[in-house]
Amino acid sequence: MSDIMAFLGLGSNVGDRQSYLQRAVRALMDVNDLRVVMLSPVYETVPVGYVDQPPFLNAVVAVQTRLSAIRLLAETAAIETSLGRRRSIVWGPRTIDIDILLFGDQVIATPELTVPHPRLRERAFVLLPLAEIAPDLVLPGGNMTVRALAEQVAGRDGVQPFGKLAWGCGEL
Ligand code: X6L
Ligand code: MG
Ligand code: MG
Repeated sequence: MSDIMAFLGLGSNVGDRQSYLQRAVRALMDVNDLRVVMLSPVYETVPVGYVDQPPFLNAVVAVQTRLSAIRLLAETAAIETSLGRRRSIVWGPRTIDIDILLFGDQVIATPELTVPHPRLRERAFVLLPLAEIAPDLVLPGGNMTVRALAEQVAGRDGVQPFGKLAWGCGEL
């Protein structure tokens, strides 16, 4: 009770991308006061923003947590660091990126954290995996479902099904 459902965007475009996504999921499962409840399929996606970099794998994970948004951000940042994230080029290649896309229906606008994620509404690499696990969700302040938003961007941004993430340690 009083747990909040949050959606996290995962991205990787360096090294064994699928392995980095999988290790991020496992690390999230090890966070106290947080439960991983849904895993989207994995998509391979053309880079957006800074385009001269390798293709990404992207996925979305739903978690239930009683952490605050800022504590959750500290946890995801620690996982990024533990998986070798280096911040050299802004929007550049990364072993793992973990973004807080949504935190319940909260709207957060602080120097540290902006939720909903600023680029969520138009990014196919986020909307398509999100629509797989939360199609009927309506974003805070919005009026369209994630399914409808995903339909608008489907096929536009070079996003294609790639594979699945595993739940069990035996599969890692
Ligand atoms: C104008 C200005 C147009 C900025 C686009 C878009 C900036 C996206 C940053 C932009 C702009 C981003 C991923 C990615 C990045 C990812 C794929 C970002 C941050 N992360 N491309 N590009 N997947 N496919 O996870 O999202 S850099
Ligand atoms: Mg990020
Ligand atoms: Mg990102």
